[in-house]
Amino acid sequence: MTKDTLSAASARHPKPPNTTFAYGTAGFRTLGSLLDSTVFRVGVLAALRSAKLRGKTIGVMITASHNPPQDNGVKVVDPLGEMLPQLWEPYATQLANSDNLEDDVRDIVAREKIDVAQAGLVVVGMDTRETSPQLLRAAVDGIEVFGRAKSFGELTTPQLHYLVRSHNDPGFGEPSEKGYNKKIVSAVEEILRLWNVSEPLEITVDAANGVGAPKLRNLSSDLFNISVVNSNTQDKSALNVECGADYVKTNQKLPANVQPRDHQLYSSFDGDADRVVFYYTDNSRFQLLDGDRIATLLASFINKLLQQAKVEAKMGIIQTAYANGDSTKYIQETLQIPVDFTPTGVKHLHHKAQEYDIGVYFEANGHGTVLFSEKLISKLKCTHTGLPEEERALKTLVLLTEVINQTVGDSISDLFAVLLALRIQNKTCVDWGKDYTELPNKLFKVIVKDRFVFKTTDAERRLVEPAGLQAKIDALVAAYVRGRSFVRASGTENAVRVYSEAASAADCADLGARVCQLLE
Ligand code: 16G
Ligand code: ZN
Repeated sequence: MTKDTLSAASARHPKPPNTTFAYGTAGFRTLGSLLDSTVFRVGVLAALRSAKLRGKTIGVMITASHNPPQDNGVKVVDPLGEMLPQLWEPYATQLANSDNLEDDVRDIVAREKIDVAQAGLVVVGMDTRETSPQLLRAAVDGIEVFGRAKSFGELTTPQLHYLVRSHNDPGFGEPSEKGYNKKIVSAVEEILRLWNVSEPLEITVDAANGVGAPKLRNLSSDLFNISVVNSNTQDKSALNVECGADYVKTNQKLPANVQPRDHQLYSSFDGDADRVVFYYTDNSRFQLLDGDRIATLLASFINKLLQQAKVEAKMGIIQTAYANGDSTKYIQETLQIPVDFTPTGVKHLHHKAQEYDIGVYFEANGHGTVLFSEKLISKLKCTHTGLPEEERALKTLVLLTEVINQTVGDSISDLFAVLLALRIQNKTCVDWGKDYTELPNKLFKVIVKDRFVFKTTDAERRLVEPAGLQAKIDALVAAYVRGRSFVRASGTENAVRVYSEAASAADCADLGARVCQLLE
């Protein structure tokens, strides 16, 4: 171990007093001003992870997604673009809180039998926050203790995932931002040509004043026309404020600076462009098209293509407890596709989706993607029938696997996948909104003394602790027609979240408020 370097470098990144850090659903996330030492240590850990995997490229992303401008965060990305395995999360927490970094690093090296000399490349990206450049330097400092760092500057989170994957798996695409753009744009253009679409795809995107704005502008083609609003990344206080996917989904209303024309499709990204939601107005009434709707649209589109291609594949849709009850009913009864539930957080959904030939996973908040198994992709590529309609469906499916980011939810990819699904099926946004009606639903945030006492089971749909609380929730829920409510501790904020839905908006609000009262 290069002991001197570690201690010398670490001395440049002192740990703030009286702060504890925990690697949660989204990595570390807190005020950006508190994160310098943590990001440095994550850099050290990322290089150790690379060494453990004998020099594979690892990723570090600096972002706090949809959180307010003063926050920041950091997470580690594994070689194929997956999240850091859960087994390693405690190491991240151990290093972030360590008062004796050298001993703790030595402990991890011994436990994992790591040869630090094998540390390879760690690629780093950041969002547009004020604290990001300084944190990026801290990450690089940490990485260079054992490994090599390559900084890509501002990136969307999914672009960083793409870069990690393409460094390890050249067949995935060129390992550059240009390579990412080229992969998506050429697949979109080819699909449009296959279907003789000449009118460009059009949409207005609210980029949350985040990194999605400049990245969308880098994509150009005669075949689409994307206008971007809320694209001010210079004003650091504007990020996610009254705009962006989280704002639109949580408040169920339009973001600032979108003056919609009725029956036109709009969309919102979040601050690091890994979530997307859509919406339109009908007689000025706001209609949200959230992650549940994206899942059903893409799953039914892909199903249709599979039928046209005469290819059999096992498809499943993965949801979380936040999925609207009517979306689940529509998937099971109308689309007749199996549904699985997992706890919140991409790692859980992603993992489950890998059990299918085609796993469609979306959280209601707009975070998700579609995974195609390698086996299915080879089958699609090898099947040739000579029949034009079948050939076209086969090619479209293969190209869709290139449009849709196979590593993680991606606003840009998902945006194109949705626009293609609508255009090719000749479906308007209003048709999409009418696929099924939605049960009224509401999300509440309750600040409690200790959120860690709330322990759940059954994909977070039921509480096991505090003892007795679930029985009280059940008793309340039973009084409402199609009532459903659950309570879970947030993994990203110091709060507990309460979700309620019921047949009427009044009942939904009432049920939610009563469940909140149980927590006081
Ligand atoms: C993180 C998760 C997101 C989840 C959210 C829940 C990833 C990459 N992101 O942002 O999927 O919806 O946390 O937040 O897994 P909460 O625990 O505060 O409700
Ligand atoms: Zn995000």
